[in-house]
Amino acid sequence: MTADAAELLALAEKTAREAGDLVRDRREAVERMAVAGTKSTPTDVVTESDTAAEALIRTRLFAARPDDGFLGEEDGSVAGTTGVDWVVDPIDGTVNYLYGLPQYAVSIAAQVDGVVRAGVVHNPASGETWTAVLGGGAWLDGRPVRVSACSSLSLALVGTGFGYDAGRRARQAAVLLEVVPAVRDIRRAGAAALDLCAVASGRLDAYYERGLNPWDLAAGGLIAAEAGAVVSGLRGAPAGNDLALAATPGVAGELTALLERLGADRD
Ligand code: LIP
Repeated sequence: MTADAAELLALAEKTAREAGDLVRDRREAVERMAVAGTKSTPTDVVTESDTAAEALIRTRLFAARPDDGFLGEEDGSVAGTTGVDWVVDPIDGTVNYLYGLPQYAVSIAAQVDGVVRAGVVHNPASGETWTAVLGGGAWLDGRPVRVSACSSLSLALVGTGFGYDAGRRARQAAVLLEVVPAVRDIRRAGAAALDLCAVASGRLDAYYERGLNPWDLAAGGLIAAEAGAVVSGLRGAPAGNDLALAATPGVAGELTALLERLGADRD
C-alpha cells in the first residue's frame, strides 16, 4: 500500500482525536484516576486509559493499513512490510493526566522508511491539535504556526523535563542550576510532545530534555522542525534519547553550546 503523507496525516489526526475523546472522557468521569501499574520506577505510572487508548489507536490504524509497523509506548512494537511505521504515545504527560492537569497529549507519527513524514499532537483537554507533514509547514487547528523571533538566550523562555530515575533527576537538576541564570525563565510542563509544539507555536523559545523515547519525540519533533525550529541533539547528533533540543534559530547555537559545556547529554 502506497504511503501518501497527507493520507497518513489524515488517518493519524482522525485516530488521535478519537483516542483523545476516550481518555478525556475517562478522566472526567472520575475524581481520582487509578494507577494501573508502574514501569521504570514507582513514579513512572501507567493508567488503564493509556492502555485503552493505545489499543484503540492500534485497532484503527491496522484496520486502515493492516501491513504497517507499529511502535507504542505501552504495548511494544509490531514489524510491518510497507515501510510505514506508526510511532505512538497514547498519553504523553501521563502524570499530568493522573493528577488532572490539562497538559497531556495523544501523539501519533508516521515514519516512512525511517523518516518521520507526518505527525499529529492532540491535547484532549484544550482541544488543540498540531499537525505537520514533511515539507508542508506546521499547523495548529488549521492555522500556520512559526517559532518565536527570540535572538538571545538571556531572553529565552526555555522548557525542560526530568526523568523518572532519582539519580538522573539529580544530574538534570545540576544542569538546570546553570541554565536558570542564563535564560529568561524555565517552564516544566510535563509533556514533551506539547513542549515541542509550544516551541513550534512560539509559546516557548526552546526546549531540551534528556531521556525522551521515540514516541515522545517523533510527532512533536517534526512539528517543531516544520515550524522553523532547530531540532537536534548535542555534538552534532540528531535529537534522541541522549538529548533532544528544539529551539528557535536565534537561540539554538547558544543553548547548544551551554548544554554541551554542561554535559547535559550525559549522566
Ligand atoms: C513524559 C514526557 C516528559 C518527561 C516525563 C515523561 P510520559 O512522558 O513527556 O517530557 O519529562 O518524565 O517521560 O511518561 O508521560 O509518556
